[in-house]
Amino acid sequence: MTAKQYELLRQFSIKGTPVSCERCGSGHINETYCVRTDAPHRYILQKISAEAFKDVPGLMNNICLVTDYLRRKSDCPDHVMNIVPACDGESFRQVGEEYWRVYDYIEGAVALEAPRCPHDFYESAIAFGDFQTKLEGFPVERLVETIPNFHNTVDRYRIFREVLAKDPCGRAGDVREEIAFVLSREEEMGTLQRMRESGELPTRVTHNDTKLNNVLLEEGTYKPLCIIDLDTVMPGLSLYDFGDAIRFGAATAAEDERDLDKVEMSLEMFREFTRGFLAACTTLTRREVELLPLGAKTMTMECGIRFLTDYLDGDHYFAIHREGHNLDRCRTQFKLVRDMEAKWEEMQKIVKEESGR
Ligand code: ADP
Ligand code: GN1
Ligand code: MG
Repeated sequence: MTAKQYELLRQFSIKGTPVSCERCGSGHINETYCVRTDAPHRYILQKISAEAFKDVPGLMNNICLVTDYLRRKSDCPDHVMNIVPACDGESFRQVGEEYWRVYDYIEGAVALEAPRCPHDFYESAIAFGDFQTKLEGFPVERLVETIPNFHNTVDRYRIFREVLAKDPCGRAGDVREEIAFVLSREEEMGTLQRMRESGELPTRVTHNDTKLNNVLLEEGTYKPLCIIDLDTVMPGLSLYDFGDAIRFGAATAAEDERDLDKVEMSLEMFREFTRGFLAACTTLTRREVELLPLGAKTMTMECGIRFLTDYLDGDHYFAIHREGHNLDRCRTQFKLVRDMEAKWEEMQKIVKEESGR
């Protein structure tokens, strides 16, 4: 543990004296550390990404409101993320330009990078569906948009074009195929945003980042324990949560797999998640249910566009661990979109069968 980490930790109301602080997790946005004290007790220390989040006080206020609400609704309050306040009572510390926070560590849990079996994915669907159902009565107007236009796919196209026009790293010439892929689907990919604006789809409180590794499962039983990574909990569409989970967890290979022959959208996984989500997210309208496949396709395409935009822009937003990492990631997303297009009728059929409509 560095002296800086030690000093930082001493500014939070933690039990005991910190004895170790090690990097953990595989998120692309925040810097996450597991802290051990001599109490003994464990904590999560996180540096909140200033690149991604421009209003950290607003974001932390969102998380406090939502976790308080969920704790009141939960049979097991220990399984709701708990912020450990700083010694001055605030929910975070600002140190220069950096923002830091501490959570209680959830013991006896695992975050999976891929489902071990379809049932794991079903359980994660129950967890995310239940999360949304529990937040149904939450006063949405009290939440700030922690990233404005986060899943506004129309706006994601606008930003993509802007970066493409500047081409600040001179990379556009090498990715003509990917650029054409994005531009050829623009009209369809704006559908959900237009339906949200027209009120045809209801705005709800959603998680907006429903990767499988953002739900902690209980070690041994693999039952859901806790939904984590609450930075993007804000007004959104149910279809964002459904779609983003499919994009990640129904893929047959890692998000950054280079061998695209390995990358497919598994219909079996799609069915499992659909079944779980429909069982737990009891508030979905008929229209939302019909549009689940479009939710999956839109979120996958949007994520691919975000990776490609970041690649063109010089990799500022997503943490990368090798050259071309964001390009590799965007290619898997586009392969998934292609595969969904090939399996479109089967996806529709699965939704019909599982919803009994
Ligand atoms: P990012 O926004 O970078 O994805 P996350 O908040 O998802 O950051 O945290 C990254 C990883 O840290 C998670 O996938 C999980 O493995 C671990 N983690 C985060 N919070 C906790 C917690 N309270 N208890 C145990 N592990 C946690
Ligand atoms: C980021 O924070 P993490 O790694 O769970 C990103 C998501 C992307 C995802 C792609 C705040 O999620 O939107 O879908 O990477 N989170 C943010 O893996 O941008
Ligand atoms: Mg995460």
